Amino acid sequence: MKIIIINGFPGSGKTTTIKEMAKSFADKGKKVVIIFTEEGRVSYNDIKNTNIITKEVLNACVPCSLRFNLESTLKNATRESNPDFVIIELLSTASSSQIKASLEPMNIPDMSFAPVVNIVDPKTFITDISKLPKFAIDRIKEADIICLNKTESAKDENIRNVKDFLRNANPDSTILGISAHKPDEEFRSFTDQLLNNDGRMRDMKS
Ligand SMILES: Nc1nc2c(ncn2[C@@H]2O[C@H](COP(=O)(O)OP(=O)(O)OP(=O)(O)O)[C@@H](O)[C@H]2O)c(=O)[nH]1
Ligand SMILES: [Mg+2]
Repeated sequence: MKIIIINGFPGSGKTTTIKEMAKSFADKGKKVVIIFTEEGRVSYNDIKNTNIITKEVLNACVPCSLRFNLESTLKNATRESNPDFVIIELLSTASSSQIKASLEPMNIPDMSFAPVVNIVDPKTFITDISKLPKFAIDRIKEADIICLNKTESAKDENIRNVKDFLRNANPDSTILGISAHKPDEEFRSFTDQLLNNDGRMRDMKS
């Protein structure tokens, strides 16, 4: 069972990306559990695929109850449906490294972690470090893959500027450009990297 943690600012496209990702895994016959911590703009309740199950974690804005409730949700989901993948949509304020550290010792058989993903909307991302909240920088620094989403409708110059900023903030990350609305080769390469890699991917810079 592989755990995929997805972080990112509100509205960056986490849910839309996760739905596409889950569909592509489910089409390959894999069982997927999606755990989300807050119902956002796009909802999960229109998913009809029997290989995909969704679970909400309550009280997710309090760090210790998020960790506790996430652990029990994960334990129950594993027991009930023995999934191949668990995808977790986190609030942007929640630290993926802390979540990872609290899930790691759970002793769930065959549990592994995919690279941690942060989704960025290049059209709204602020590239002025003095105006970004500290937690946003922390989230960027703890990501293994940073995905610029909505690239089908962003300007090339805008994408370049945001990429440069992110590369500077986290030189070890893999930075990709995707569109969750129009998933193409880039999107497939993104999901393949999640399928085929564990942890950090320092040797696969884009
Ligand atoms: N143009 C464009 N819009 C997108 C894309 N992906 C998502 N969106 C839109 O961006 C908005 C937010 O998408 P969500 O998937 O809800 O983003 P989120 O990060 O889960 O948002 P919250 O859960 O509310 O924090 C929605 O209106 C989506 O339709 C994309 O690839 N291109
Ligand atoms: Mg969402």
